[in-house]
Amino acid sequence: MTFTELGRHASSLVMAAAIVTNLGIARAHAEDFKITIDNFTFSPAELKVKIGDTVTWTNHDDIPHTVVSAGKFRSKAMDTDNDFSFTFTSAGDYKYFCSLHPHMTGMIKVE
Ligand SMILES: [Cu+2]
Repeated sequence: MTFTELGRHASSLVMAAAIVTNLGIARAHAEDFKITIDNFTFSPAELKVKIGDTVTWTNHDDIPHTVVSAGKFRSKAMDTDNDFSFTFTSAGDYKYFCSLHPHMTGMIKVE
């Protein structure tokens, strides 16, 4: 093996190591976000997250609510202090609402 070949080999090893490290970092950075439902309002009403992040909605009202994003996710009716979680695996704008009170709306922006 010449010195040049050795150099190429070493740099491809470094690149492979960098790729593996980046994957590790991406996973470690998946975050959990919380949205509360209080007085018929999602708070925050709009939230930005990244692919792989999880959002948990918790109902603090004393009547049931749901979280529905057409074709994406749909919770059961959540009683007081019940929650619902969804992990976002693709980018986009996810408008959602409460199917029991359709004027309750929110938005998750996944980038
Ligand atoms: Cu509701």
